[in-house]
Amino acid sequence: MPQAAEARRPAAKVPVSPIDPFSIDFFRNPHPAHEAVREAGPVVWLERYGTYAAARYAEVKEMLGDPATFCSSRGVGLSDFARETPWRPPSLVLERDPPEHDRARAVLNRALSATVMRSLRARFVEAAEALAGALARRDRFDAIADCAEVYPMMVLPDAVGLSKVGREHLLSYAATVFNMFGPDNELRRAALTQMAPHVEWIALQCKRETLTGDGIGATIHAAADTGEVTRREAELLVRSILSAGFDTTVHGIGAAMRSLAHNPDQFAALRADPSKARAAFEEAVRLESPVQTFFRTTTRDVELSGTRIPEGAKVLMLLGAANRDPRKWPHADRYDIDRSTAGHVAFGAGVHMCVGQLLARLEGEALLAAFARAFSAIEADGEAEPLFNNTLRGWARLPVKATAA
Ligand code: OVP
Repeated sequence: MPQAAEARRPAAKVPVSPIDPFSIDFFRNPHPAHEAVREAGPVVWLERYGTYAAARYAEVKEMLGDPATFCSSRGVGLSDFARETPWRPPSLVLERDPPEHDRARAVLNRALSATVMRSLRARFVEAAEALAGALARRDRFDAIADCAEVYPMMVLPDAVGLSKVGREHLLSYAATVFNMFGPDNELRRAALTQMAPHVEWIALQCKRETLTGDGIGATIHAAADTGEVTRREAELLVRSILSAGFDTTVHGIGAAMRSLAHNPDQFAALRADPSKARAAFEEAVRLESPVQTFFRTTTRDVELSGTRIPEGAKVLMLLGAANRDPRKWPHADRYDIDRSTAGHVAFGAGVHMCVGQLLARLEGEALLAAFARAFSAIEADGEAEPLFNNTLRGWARLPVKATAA
C-alpha cells in the first residue's frame, strides 16, 4: 500500500493540490478538478497520495517521451513494484522498460499489424452493420449495454480465438485490472475481493491449447515456436490483449455514442459523409480519454518544467486533462469531428503507445460508419450514469433515443 501522505514530502515550491482523482465525486465530473490541476502549475503535488501529477499536455507528452527517466517497470499504477509485490506477474509490455520491453512489443506489433487488420475488416464491418440494423428496429436502447458492450464482444473474442464459454469474464477481468492501478480505496478492495474466478478463466484462455489455431492468440504463440519468446511469455502477451483489448474499446465506443448523442450537428456531419467515421471515433477518444491515467516512476532526480522531482517518485499522468488542455487544443471541450486530433495522448505516445490502436480504430470506424447509415438521428434519452473505475472513464448506462434512417 502507498505510504501515508506525510511520509513523503514534495520538493519546495511545488503547488499542492487537494484533489483525489480516484474518488467518486471526481469520477462524476473530472473536468473542474482537471482544470484546477492544469492551472495550478506544470507539476503539482497530490497531498492525498504523496505523489506528483502532470495535467498539462506538454509535461504529459514529455514524460511519455522519456521512458528512461519516467519508467514503467516499477508499475504504472500507484503501487511501486520496487516496494510492494505486484498483484499479478507484471505485463511484459505495459510494465517493462526498453530494451526488455521491445522484444515482447515486437511480437504484439505483428499480431496486431495493419495486415492483420485488413484480414479482419470485412467481418468487423458485417458485424457492425448487423448490430446497427438490429438497434434501428428499436427506438430506445442503452448505448452501453446494448451497443458499446455488445460490439467488441461480437468481433474480438473470435478474432483472438477464445473459447465460446465464459466470455462474460472478459469485461469483469478488465474492470478489475484497471481498478487495481488505483490506490487502496473501495474500488480496488472490491476488485481484489471478487477477482479470483476472472483471473482463473483468463489464465486458461492464455494457453495455446485453449486458443484456436487461427487467431491473434495463435499468432502470438507462434512466436514461441521460433524461440523469439518463451511459451510462458506468449501466455502473458495474450493476457495483455485480454486485459487491455476489451473494456477500453467498450468505453471508446461509449464515448463516441455519448459525444454523438449530445452533438446532433456532429452526427449530421457524420451522416452526410460516413467516411468521417474514423475521425469521429478518434475525436471521441481524445475528448473522453477512456484510459484516464497512468503513473510513471522516476529513475533519477529530474527537473520537469522547473520542478525538481527526486528519484523513486510516482508521477501521475492525467491523460484526460492533457487531451483538453487549452494550451494545446482550440475549444478543447468541444466535440468536433473535423478538428485535427493529431498528437492526442489517449493512446499514449512513444515506445508504449497503444499496440492495439489499429484494432480499436477498426472497431470504432466500422461501428460509427454503420450508425451513420442506419440512423437519421440519435439523442440522449434521460440521465446517463457514470462508470466508477480507478482508471477507466465511461458510462455505466447511456439511454438514447434513435431514429432509423
Ligand atoms: C491500456 C494495458 C492495460 C492493462 C493491462 C495491460 C495493458 C497489459 O499489458 O497487461 S494498456
